[in-house]
Amino acid sequence: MRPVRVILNAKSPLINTPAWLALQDHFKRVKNTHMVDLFDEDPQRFDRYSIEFNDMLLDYSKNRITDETLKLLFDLAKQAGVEEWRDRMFSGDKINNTEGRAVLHTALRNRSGKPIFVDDENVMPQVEAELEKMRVFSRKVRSGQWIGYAGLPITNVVNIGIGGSDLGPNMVCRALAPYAHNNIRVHFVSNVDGAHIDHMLNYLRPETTLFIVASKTFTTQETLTNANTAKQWFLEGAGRVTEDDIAKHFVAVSTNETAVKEFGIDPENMFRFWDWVGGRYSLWSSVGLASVIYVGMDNFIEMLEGAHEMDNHFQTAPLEKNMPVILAMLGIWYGNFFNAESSAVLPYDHSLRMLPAYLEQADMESNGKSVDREGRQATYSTGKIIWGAEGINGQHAFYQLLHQGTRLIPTDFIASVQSNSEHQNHSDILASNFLAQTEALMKGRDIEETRQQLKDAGIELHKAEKRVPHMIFEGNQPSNSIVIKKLTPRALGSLLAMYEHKIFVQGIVWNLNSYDQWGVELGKKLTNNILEELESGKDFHEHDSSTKGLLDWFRKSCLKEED
Ligand code: G6Q
Repeated sequence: MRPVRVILNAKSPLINTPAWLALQDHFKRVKNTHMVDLFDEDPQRFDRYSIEFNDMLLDYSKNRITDETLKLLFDLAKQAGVEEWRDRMFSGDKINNTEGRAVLHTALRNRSGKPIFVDDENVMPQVEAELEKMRVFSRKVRSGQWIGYAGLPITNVVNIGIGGSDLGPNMVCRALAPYAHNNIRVHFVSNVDGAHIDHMLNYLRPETTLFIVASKTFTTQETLTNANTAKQWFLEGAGRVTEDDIAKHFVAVSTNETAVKEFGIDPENMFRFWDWVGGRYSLWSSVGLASVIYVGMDNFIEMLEGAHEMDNHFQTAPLEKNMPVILAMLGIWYGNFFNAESSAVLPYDHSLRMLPAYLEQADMESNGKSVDREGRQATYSTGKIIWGAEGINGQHAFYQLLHQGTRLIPTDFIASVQSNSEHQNHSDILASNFLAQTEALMKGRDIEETRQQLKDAGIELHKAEKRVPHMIFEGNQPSNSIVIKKLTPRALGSLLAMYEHKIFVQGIVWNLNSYDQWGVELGKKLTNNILEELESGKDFHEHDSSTKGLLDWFRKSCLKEED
């Protein structure tokens, strides 16, 4: 736990509750248990600690757990009221207490036909209407019926957005690329560094490009700056165009109609969503428009269906057989009792290469909080650092630290069995690596085995003994294996919903509001103060000497360049 400057008098009572204390006690007894022994003792361990959901398998047997551990973890979940809070979320209660909002990304994929109410209003007709609007629009673009100002169909779609209005649809487009339209390419511009949009625009022609300006608030500086640059590029490139022509090339996704109009986008070309959809949970809404155009509405609906099926599983499966709950409680076991600081997401599927970045935001922005729902200091660690990269590349880079470093880093390995590539030999190598890594992380290599291997390699005894300490692997590094038969839109939907619910469960156990993001808001505010000073060259605000020194250095360096 980092020391806090603002000490809140009130402390969250979590660590003194019966379920927490029981886990602490249990931890003291089992903390040195090696998984190799657990596997030796129980030949059925895989059967006992794995579950299937549709075409997905979760093997969590390579964790430092026993039946007793799981029982105590589920006791903690029950004590926290996970089931009650879950039902409140699904029924539209305003569980985002600091913003007074419902949390209803699940309504966006509610395929049950049942109503969901927010403030006594059934939101489902609006959700359905927006989906229909996306269907009609995407069909026109995909079929070439949507014609640009020069009479040509759209071949390139650029999503301009950031954070929740970028990462989700971007990741979905990469993941579902094998389902994509042959003649339409999708691009994502998020960074306000002009190099990002410049690079993109170099390859595009105004007459065949469609811009989607995606911003929940439509006030985000990065997005509006990029959108204005795109508009200027369009106007300069297109020559004499009318307002009608702009409407053919710019559409918006937002909750803020007034700001969309002010920007110059016709509300007819605006796709809506609602304040009960958090940015990082919005890929299921019209924020997914770029992905809809890319893979088609039918595939998007399949993804929603897959997510809905996971929602049903989460709502109905007992905690002990509930995938998101199991993953969440394992994370708490390592984060709060073993003091693991981070957790790695390692996809063995090239299509899922953006998943770690997406989950970084989903998880860390949701549970990176140090005050509980009641405004009391959280005296336990909360959201873990989530990081990762494509597994196979990581093996040749950072896995060294997983195998022989000093930290405990639980991992999620994610693999799909049926590859989208036709090269079966590649797929077999990929799968073997995934399997071998989880085994090695669990088993490690002890002294005897190491000595034997060196002997077998013909290394002389005195040399071998020097090497032995460096070649020992402690093992006992926990991992979950999530294996999907094939990464279809449906499977992707289930996978993402599973992680969303995992994050939810952890937030409930830590008694956090996982759905606000004051840290993001702070960044937006501070920037504006400094921008004013950078642009005017005048000082309006007080800063520490470092920030002031840096600001001055920037200004001086700018001047020199201009000279
Ligand atoms: C998400 C966050 C944040 C947000 C971006 C973009 O939950 O609040 O990542 O999505 O700051 O915000 P806008 O969509 O309002 O532009």
